[in-house]
Amino acid sequence: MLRLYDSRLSGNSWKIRILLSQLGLAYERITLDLQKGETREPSFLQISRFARVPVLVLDGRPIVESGAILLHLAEGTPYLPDDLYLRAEVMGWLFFEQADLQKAIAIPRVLHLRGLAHAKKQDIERLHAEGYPGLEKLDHWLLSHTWLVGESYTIADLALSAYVALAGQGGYDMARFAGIRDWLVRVQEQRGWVRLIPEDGPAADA
Ligand SMILES: N[C@@H](CCC(=O)N[C@@H](CS)C(=O)NCC(=O)O)C(=O)O
Repeated sequence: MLRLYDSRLSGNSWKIRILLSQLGLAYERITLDLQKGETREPSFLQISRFARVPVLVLDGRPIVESGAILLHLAEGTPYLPDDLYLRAEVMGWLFFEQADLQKAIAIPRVLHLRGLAHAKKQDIERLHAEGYPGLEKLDHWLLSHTWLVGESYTIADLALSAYVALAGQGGYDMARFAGIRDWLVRVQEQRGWVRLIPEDGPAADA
């Protein structure tokens, strides 16, 4: 039995829901309220040593970090190549996303969603200055490649696309990135892909 701890707007948790859907795996979903501090509850800290979602609990054992969960679930499926070089390439993109993009996109987005964009303007500008170079590198790659690794969609595309699709919500000007724009369409056309918030329209995901 699989159990996913997530939160409604978390892009990292969204990655896991997409892959679970694409693999056709049933799971129990427990959605925490981050604004109420539910990730810091003692009962959750037993499961999540870093006090963050997502956490996937597999036969009673928790896996933390979205990249680790994706790698575990994708093992033996078309979403993670067998070839060792291509696997290293997948991991390279996963690490790049965490180091160069994830916080630089997620924090401005949270500040915008919580109505703090004006008060935290300087923080947002600093994070944008960190995030744009990563987006430019990603776009540069995508202008000459259909997928991030090899010739097909992998968890690298899935993992990178989540926060990149949400960057506009954090005030990033995404109109300048044609390679990213076309790739996001290809990613979202993959079988089993799910919206961040199923009940909302496309604008909530983009
Ligand atoms: N590197 C982690 C980042 C996870 C993360 O930042 N999770 C956020 C939500 S997207 C969280 O749980 N924050 C704790 C909180 O706001 O209380 C991953 O990829 O899973």
